[in-house]
Amino acid sequence: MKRSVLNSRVAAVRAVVLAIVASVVVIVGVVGTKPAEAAFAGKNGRIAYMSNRDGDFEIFTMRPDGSGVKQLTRNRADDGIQRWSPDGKKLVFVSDRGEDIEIFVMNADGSGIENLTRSPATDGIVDWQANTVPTITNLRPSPGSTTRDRTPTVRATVKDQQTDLTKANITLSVDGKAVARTRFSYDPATDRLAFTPERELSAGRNGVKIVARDDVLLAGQRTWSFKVATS
Ligand SMILES: [Ca+2]
Ligand SMILES: [Ca+2]
Ligand SMILES: [Ca+2]
Repeated sequence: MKRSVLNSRVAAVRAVVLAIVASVVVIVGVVGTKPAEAAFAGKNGRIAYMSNRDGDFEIFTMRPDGSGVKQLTRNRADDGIQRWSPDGKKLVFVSDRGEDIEIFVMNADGSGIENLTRSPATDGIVDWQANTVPTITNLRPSPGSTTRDRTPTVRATVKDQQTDLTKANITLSVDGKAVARTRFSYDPATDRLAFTPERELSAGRNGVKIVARDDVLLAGQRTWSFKVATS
């Protein structure tokens, strides 16, 4: 009894993998009608693909001309639905090698396989987003502007697509001096930074520099200056 439950579970898992595979095959088939649009990595990049040439699905890579085939997985489970990491150094893929379907990553040569999900649910259909540099916009006072306010509030919108930034990700300096994080405000909900100087700024040109680092330390930076009028 227990055995047959397990068998039906394995059959169900296999059906899901095959359904995923079938949908990918359909998508590849549609793309395949317009060969010029194949979205492979740059002209020197390798193509990653799945094949069941040994009886179950495995992941392979090859050169864009079809030569230099390398087999990256080798087991009795189904491995596939792979995607390159944005830097081309890793692949994320789906496999039912464990109890059920999980998402894995491995190096481009098939080494360093790591299970990312470890959940009893079905995990699959992966994509790998590129990480982008934090942006710093809506600079105030406006670059090159002149203000009569001797304690003008410095503002900016500091945002990252992938990371919910906090104050710890941001450094602010005004006139070459770092502003302590306790002295400026940052609202992660609106991405708005604000700093009002406690002491009057010097008359003339005042420089501002903001650096924002995301959780993998990719840094965006803006420097600008504005003028405080002498009278
Ligand atoms: Ca396999
Ligand atoms: Ca799972
Ligand atoms: Ca980022």
